[in-house]
Amino acid sequence: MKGLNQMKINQEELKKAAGEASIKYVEDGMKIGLGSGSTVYWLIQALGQYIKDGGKIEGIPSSEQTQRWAAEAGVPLTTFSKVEQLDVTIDGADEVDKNLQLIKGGGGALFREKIIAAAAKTLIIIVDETKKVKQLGRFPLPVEVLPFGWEVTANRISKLGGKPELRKKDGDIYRSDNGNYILDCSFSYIADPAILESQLKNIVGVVETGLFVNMADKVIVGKLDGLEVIE
Ligand code: ABF
Repeated sequence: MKGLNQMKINQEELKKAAGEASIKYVEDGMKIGLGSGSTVYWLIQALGQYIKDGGKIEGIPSSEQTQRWAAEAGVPLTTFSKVEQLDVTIDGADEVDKNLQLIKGGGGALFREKIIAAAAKTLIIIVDETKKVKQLGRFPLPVEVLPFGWEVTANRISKLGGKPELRKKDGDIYRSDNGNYILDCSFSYIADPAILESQLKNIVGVVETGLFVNMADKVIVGKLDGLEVIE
């Protein structure tokens, strides 16, 4: 048990290291897309310190949780009604492969995360080393779907080889911040993320997928032997 606890502590330390390291890419005046997840929590703490030290940035949060963390940390927030393009979005991920293709959405915020990622000049991903994989797919791919007819949508995804599971939370059906359902689809091995992404997006009822293909510009990896930057 001690070993598992130690592993958990190490993983959190690695997330913290990656999150704090990403502040290096933040400059005064920047509009920053804020992703979600526990690694992003450490970015937000670092941004709070950046503001305390006199820095000037504004952020757009990708989830209600991120918005709460940013408010607590004193990070000024803005919206897309005032900002057309973000300078950089910094976000976590569930899996990253050697081509910087990502699986995201374990936290359920994939749709808004993809919107803020697409709205930024640069997308920086911050992860601990457990997220690095040779091939995407071991982590069940989150797919956001409209609740209406979700069973039919799930059947169509099954035909692509995924085993969709309707995400539950505390015994109830999980709803994204957008009010949609999430299907966690076990593909186990995704040979071509770009092809699967387009196949999924062609299914009526699929709102967005957790495949972030050709979007990441840089990945900062917190590792036991130090930081690795992949680009
Ligand atoms: C978020 O970061 C999600 O897309 C992804 O599920 C999560 C990873 O969580 P954590 O940083 O807590 O490991 O962007």
